[in-house]
Amino acid sequence: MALLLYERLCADDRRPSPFCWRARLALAHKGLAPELRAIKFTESDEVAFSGQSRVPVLVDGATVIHDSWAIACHLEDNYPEAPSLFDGPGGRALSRLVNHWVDHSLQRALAPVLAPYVLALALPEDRSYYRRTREAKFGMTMEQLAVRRPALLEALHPVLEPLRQRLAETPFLCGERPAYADYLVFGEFQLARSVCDVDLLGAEEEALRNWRTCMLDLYDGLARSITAFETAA
Ligand SMILES: N[C@@H](CCC(=O)N[C@@H](CS)C(=O)NCC(=O)O)C(=O)O
Repeated sequence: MALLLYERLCADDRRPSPFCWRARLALAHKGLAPELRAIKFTESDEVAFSGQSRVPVLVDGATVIHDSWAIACHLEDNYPEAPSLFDGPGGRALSRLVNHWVDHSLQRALAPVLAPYVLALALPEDRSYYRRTREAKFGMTMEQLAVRRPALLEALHPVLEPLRQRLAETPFLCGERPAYADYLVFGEFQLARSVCDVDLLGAEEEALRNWRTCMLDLYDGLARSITAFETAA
């Protein structure tokens, strides 16, 4: 069955959306290779058939799914013979908890750091939309966010502690092998390396660095293969 994934497009063919990386890695985990269609911020009409305006959107035959979590659940439920993303109902519930932690804690710390970089790499026709929507969200201008970057990076440090603790125990967040919770977290690091040369991890962050390298190597270097800054390789 043909699979088509809509994702976000930025300058130099960059694909920075962390939500879309969740879906791309979940598809790869299931051994599925979708056709990709990348759209600009100002091309949300292209996914209007899904009943909303955001990406990722997955078209799986006659089924249209939007929202990265719904896509992961669709893949888990419809491709049960392929490796599991959650490892059972308990794992699905805990993955959902990680999803909420990423959306509400990790992204909250990271998004204001990265927004000015995303703006710089947004396609010219998307820039005023991106600036307007993000400045409204953060309650300050991109220039004010850039000035605050050192303090924002400082504030990110304690947010990463659960990842440090977990990666001191096992090579992946999900244990000996990666699964959906790894993809949820990694999407944020993939966004960072897609848009800027600031390495979010200090030299002392060995466990997190090793994990990030392993994530970049997965599925024949799928995440490594896109246009990105190599600082975080
Ligand atoms: N809860 C959704 C969030 C999706 C989302 O926010 N996607 C971004 C990717 S760039 C988007 O499409 N934003 C549209 C916009 O800001 O106009 C998910 O997990 O898929």
